[in-house]
Amino acid sequence: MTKIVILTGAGISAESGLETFRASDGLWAQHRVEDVATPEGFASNPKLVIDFYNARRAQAAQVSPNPAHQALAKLEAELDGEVVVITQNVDDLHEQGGSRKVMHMHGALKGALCAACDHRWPAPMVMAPGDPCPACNAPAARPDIVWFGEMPYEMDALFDHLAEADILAAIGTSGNVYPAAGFVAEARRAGAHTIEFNLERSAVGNQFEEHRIGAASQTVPEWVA
Ligand code: BJW
Repeated sequence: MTKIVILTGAGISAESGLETFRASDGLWAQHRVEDVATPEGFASNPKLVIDFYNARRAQAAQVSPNPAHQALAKLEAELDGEVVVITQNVDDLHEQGGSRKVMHMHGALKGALCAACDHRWPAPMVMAPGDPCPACNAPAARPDIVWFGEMPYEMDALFDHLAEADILAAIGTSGNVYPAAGFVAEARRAGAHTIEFNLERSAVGNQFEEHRIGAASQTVPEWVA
């Protein structure tokens, strides 16, 4: 039985209308990453961070999956084997596109997390600084997003999937952020065939055996067909 592990990044959602992080016109151009995607940034300016994620949540609610998301769902439905999507994205376009086995290693815009007791619950569309936790009542609600310096979710399960992979396909990720940037090395150690789908070679592009250069909305459906 073939096992395919898919790693996705912001590039797969770009053609749905969500900005990527490291393009010259990307998100970090308007906000310093240290100000919005670290626990320290949240501690020093919770309103900026909450507002940033409120805006991202509103934007994500207006977009739809594109042919790359849909092709991955088709692959999962039709493959005689297992397909696992590990996404760094905090949108839910894979689920909307029909994928069932999706792991959000960097959290989700639709989630809230209590900074005091780690309870997680569905986020309202608009969060406010100091919102109370429904479990412990501490005024400590934050977006359920993995920031720099925090441990990504489900690490043991992610590495188990990589160890079992026959194919690792990385789609629309720049290879700048670890541990995801190290997945290609991990999968190769396990004997997987590795394929990169990107507009250009990523920072870890030389570690992949196969490259499909171009827009994911074209290259991914072509691969799945
Ligand atoms: C297209 C396309 C189209 C466009 N078609 N392609 C020094 C060395 C090594 C590591 C570290 C270090 N110092 C610190 C670290 C660790 C740190 C890290 O990696 N820092 C780096 C900056 C060096 N990592 C962490 O802190 C992580 N935690 C951690 O390591 O815990 C300890 C640990 C140790 C050992 C094992 C396990 C754990 C946590 C990282 C959290 C990242 N969080 C963010 C923000 C929150 C989410 C949010 O707000 O949305 O997650 S950062 C941001 O980058 C976001 C993304 O998920 C992530 C990756 O970005 P992505 O998806 O690759 O997007 P882009 O924009 O960079 O690239 C888009 C790509 O698409 C480009 O290549 C385009 O070409 C392409 N593209 N359009 C195809 N149409």
